[in-house]
Amino acid sequence: MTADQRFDATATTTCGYCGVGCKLEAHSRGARIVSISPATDGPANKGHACLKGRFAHQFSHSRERLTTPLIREGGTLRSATWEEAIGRIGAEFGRIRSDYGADAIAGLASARATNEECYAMQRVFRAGIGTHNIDCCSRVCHTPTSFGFRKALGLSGATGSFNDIEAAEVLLIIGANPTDAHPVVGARMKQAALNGTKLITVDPREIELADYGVLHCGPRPGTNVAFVNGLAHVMIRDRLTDLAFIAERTEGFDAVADLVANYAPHEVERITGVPAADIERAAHLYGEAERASIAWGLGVTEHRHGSDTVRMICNLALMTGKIGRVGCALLPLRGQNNVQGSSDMGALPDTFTAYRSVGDEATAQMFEERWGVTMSRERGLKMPEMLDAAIDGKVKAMWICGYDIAHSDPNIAHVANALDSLDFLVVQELFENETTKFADVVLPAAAFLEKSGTFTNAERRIQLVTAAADPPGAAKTDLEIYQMVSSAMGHELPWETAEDVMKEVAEMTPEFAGVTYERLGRSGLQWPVAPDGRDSPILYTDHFELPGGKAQFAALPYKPPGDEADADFPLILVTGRRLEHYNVGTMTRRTGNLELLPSDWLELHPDDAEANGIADGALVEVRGRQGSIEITARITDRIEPGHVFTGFHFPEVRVNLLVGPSADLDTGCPEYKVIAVAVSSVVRGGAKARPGRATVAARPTGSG
Ligand SMILES: Nc1nc2c(c(=O)[nH]1)N[C@H]1C(S)=C(S)[C@@H](COP(=O)(O)OP(=O)(O)OC[C@H]3O[C@@H](n4cnc5c(=O)[nH]c(N)nc54)[C@H](O)[C@@H]3O)O[C@H]1N2
Ligand SMILES: Nc1nc2c(c(=O)[nH]1)N[C@H]1C(S)=C(S)[C@@H](COP(=O)(O)OP(=O)(O)OC[C@H]3O[C@@H](n4cnc5c(=O)[nH]c(N)nc54)[C@H](O)[C@@H]3O)O[C@H]1N2
Ligand code: SF4
Ligand SMILES: [Mo]
Repeated sequence: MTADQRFDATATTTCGYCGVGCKLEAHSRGARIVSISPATDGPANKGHACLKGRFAHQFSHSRERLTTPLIREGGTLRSATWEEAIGRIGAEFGRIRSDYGADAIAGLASARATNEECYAMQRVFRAGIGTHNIDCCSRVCHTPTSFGFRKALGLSGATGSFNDIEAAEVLLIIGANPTDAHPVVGARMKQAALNGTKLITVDPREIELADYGVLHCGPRPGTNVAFVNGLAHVMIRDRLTDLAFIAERTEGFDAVADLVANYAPHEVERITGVPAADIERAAHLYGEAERASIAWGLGVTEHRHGSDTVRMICNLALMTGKIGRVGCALLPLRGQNNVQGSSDMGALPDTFTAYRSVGDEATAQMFEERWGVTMSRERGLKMPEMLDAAIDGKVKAMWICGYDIAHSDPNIAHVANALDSLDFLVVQELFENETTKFADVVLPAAAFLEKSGTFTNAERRIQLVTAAADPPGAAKTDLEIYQMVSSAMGHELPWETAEDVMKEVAEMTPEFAGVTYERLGRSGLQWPVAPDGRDSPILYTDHFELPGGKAQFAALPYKPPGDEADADFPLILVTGRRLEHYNVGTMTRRTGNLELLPSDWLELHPDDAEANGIADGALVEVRGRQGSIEITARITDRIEPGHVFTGFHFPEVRVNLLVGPSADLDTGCPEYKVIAVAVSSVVRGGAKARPGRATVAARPTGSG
């Protein structure tokens, strides 16, 4: 049988896993996906795809998919009809709104859902329920990037495109592990290196790309600001700066020059552990190149001073004039398929579409007229504030869509406490997960292969998503569900299709003015999109989107991370990603990828293993200030001594019990990357110990 005979239809769509946004051909027979192949003309993937996009689709017809609404009755969830479930939600939200006010209800939108769905959900909250209490998981991911970019340059998106990877002579990669987390971009970086691009990797682990680079720097977690200021010191000292660019297009350079005078390489070596000579070399490689780009990930953002690091990274590009032209991009590797888009669409407590403040009178009035409502000019609650308010009894109900906070948020004992405190919780999901355990109503949602709309990738590219299969059972798209709930709350959403939603977004948002599905076609468009359809692969070619058109330098000193190793907790745990699994793993653990990677492990340097008497493959207890977990240890010299690393894709490991309340000071993004722990072998009276047990400290040291 040839491949062609195994399917009877093909839909071109966009991958629903990571922010690379690979274009895929999804082949189906009847209502079911049988195989997926990469589209040869995908602008981000150019004919490639990774093992998630290409093979991890069996979850879509897993027998464990949610196929009917569920309602909790006598402690257990039972099947219900849509009428019953929506009726219950309308009644409970209505009661809570009239008893406590609309601000007693809070929502989390899914960065896995489409732009149209995220726009719809923020409209339901703002116009249907009457509160700005809406957030999304950008909060725990790249909000520091968004914050830093808006302050320094104006817009909340990568300044260039993935094509700048090949166009750059030098590529500096800080706190990102692209071959695991953005594999197709990782492959493009490898290929570029083989063709002569010089890679510099900066990561406490020797990531795979380090093998292809000219220089690897292994800073202590949480010391990025010092490292980047050290690079700036050398560039200014050795006159690698572009004085004309600084004078014409920027403000605030002198303060930076004064500040980084204190960051001589030997001083930075003391803070970061990176040899002074390597700091000199990295600065010269980047500074002397005609074209150089910087890519970063959560090793920059998920820190107490994540926003500061983003601003200092912007400084490097500004002082050398490496921005606004080919090969000179600032490329934050946004994580989920649509985390860029969920934020662009206003699924945030303080902004409408395109990051316009809810306090901006003209914008607010425009939306009020369109939606026929009046709205507060005060921002709503951010996700961590929602949880605190639930515990304080101020938030009574939540509606959580495609975001498993009881698994993926920090300090999950605190999350559980918050969810337990609610009067009413709605969870909209593909599967039962850690969060549905707390739900009063569970709504079954369609997955990306079963719906149409758009996603926006990490290079601001809006791309079409096209249904290739039917949702299972009575599951509905998130958009259909938002329409039903909104109408139960007395606010009709006036759309027939996802395309109608995008028309409203385009009419209400200058950056999306020229976006139409027809123009998106097979290649998508990178916002801002002018009314005539011209898009923007490169931003800031002649001005910055700030008053006066000038970029803003920031002079921010290094400050230590929120947690530090001490005698009781001598090692620093860093958490991050594995290639085979995706975030909370609800999808990838229901595919062949589970056989490739059936469980997680703790990476440990040989020196630390010896000091703690730990053998390779031993079951260990990892104890932190918040609680403890058990996991298998693997010894590797690819991690800096003093540090241990694990993923977070298996709920039974419960690694986020260990994550404390420390977060980025500007945005509340949790410090998932610096957790002081002690590691010891588990000896349990001869009996073979089982991994994956977790306990919570009797007295947690704080709340989120
Ligand atoms: N396979 C797979 N792909 C994914 C995901 C997944 O779960 N699985 N998730 C998606 C999501 S939501 C996201 S946001 C992206 C994340 O993509 P990445 O940001 O690349 O992922 P992480 O592995 O969390 O962290 C990146 C690196 O930061 C390093 N690091 C930690 N602390 C520091 C520090 O202080 N300084 C420096 N310089 N480096 C540090 C870690 O060692 C790690 O190698 O991946 C997306 N893609
Ligand atoms: N320890 C540690 N924890 C972390 C991180 C870390 O580095 N370390 N990283 C953080 C980061 S960057 C992120 S982004 C978060 C991610 O954490 P989450 O957002 O919780 O994880 P996901 O697996 O992306 O997806 C959440 C849920 O969405 C559901 N889903 C998928 N598609 C759809 C859809 O179309 N509609 C609906 N309604 N549901 C859908 C999935 O079944 C899944 O249960 O984790 C954070 N947690
Ligand atoms: S690189 Fe990302 S977008 Fe591309 S196929 Fe893999 S998971 Fe999907
Ligand atoms: Mo993320």
